[in-house]
Amino acid sequence: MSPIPPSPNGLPEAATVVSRPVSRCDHLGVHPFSDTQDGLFRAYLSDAHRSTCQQVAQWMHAAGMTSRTDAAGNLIGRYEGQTPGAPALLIGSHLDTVRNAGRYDGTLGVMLGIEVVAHLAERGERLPFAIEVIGFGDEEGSRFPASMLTSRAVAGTLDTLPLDAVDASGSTLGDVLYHAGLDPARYREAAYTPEQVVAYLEAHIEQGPVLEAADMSVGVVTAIAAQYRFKVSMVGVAGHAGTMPMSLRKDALAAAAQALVEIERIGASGPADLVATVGQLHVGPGASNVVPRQVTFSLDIRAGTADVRDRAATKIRTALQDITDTRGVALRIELQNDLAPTPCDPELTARLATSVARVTGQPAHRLVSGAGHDAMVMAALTPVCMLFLRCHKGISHNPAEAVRHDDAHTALLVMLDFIQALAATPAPTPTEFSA
Ligand code: HGY
Ligand code: MN
Ligand code: MN
Repeated sequence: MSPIPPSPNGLPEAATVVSRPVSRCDHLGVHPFSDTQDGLFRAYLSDAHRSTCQQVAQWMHAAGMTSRTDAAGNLIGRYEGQTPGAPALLIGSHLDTVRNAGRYDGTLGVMLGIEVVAHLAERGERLPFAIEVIGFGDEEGSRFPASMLTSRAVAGTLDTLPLDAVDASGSTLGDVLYHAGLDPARYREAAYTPEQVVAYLEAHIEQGPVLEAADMSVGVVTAIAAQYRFKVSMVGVAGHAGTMPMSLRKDALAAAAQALVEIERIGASGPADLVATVGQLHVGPGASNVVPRQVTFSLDIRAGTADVRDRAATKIRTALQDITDTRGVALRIELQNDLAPTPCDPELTARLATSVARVTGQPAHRLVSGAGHDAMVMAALTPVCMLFLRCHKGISHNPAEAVRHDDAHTALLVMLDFIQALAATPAPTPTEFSA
């Protein structure tokens, strides 16, 4: 393996431990596993995504797995159980990233899944169930505005495939699938049946400050917050910057600016778990001497419960309507993603907490995830649980994202303990879990 680029942050490490999953994330953190020469951006079905899947498939094979690419472009490694074709424990996370990403969001969960299997294979251990490690291709929605596309395909909950969705280069999802050799008509063949699956486990960096503040290396997720993603459009009238009087303007950008401040005020006025974010904004026609005609921006609203999320969304919608009515600007709000709050399975979560206590000697820290994860989609297919790893200052979606090697090693030990305990009791069928 070529020399691994140093971790971007040179964290004070417990020198005794080098976590191969962390080192592999560092290896994947640069071109050709990134679509950008500097920093990390790995887009669904891009060249970097393809190179990454080739490299990760090699690591899956070295760990004793077979690998395949499913109809949605997910990379899936399988480690057979004691009987070929047995239902599988799915261990997954995503390989795509946001723009200017950190190296561990998503990818670390896939690397830890491979490491679990490598440890079992080294010992020649076979379990009453198979293990499948899934590297989801599109969780972030960073190429096309439809996040969790590929876990929805696996969970069988993808009602429409947005083939006309367009990426930054103007390519449609349909074009990109075609060039990747994927047939849109067969996309849904990626779906599993509940009978094929024992449960779903996802390890992921916390992307928040809670575990670091509690000085805990790992934590157990009790639930994942509800999430809305909207696309907001405001259309006014373009005008000459020099001749159009201020009183006669229908300035779309001024309307959007007022809207953003109001969105922030409403987000900040709710309970602590309510958040509202505008991450993308595009202005047209975009000339310095033209009064802006149209603005489109993203709107991301989340909360621990659907009720808090929905009430905030209603307040924001009303505020935006008032602003645009007053300014004579047209408003359009399109819902792009509606993710319900997802409780993790209590039985699995209790088992995971027991494993944390056994490995760390401390009671497991339980927390809600404000970040979305493929686990919230996979809950429609099978019981899910999530293990969080402490990350440096809670930083994520940022090149300064960092995780400690010793924490990743602790997470590996917890996952192995959890899996062996799951194997020690008769692998319960999904109906037993969901009872
Ligand atoms: O947006 C999220 O919460 C996740 O990073 N996709
Ligand atoms: Mn992310
Ligand atoms: Mn993630």
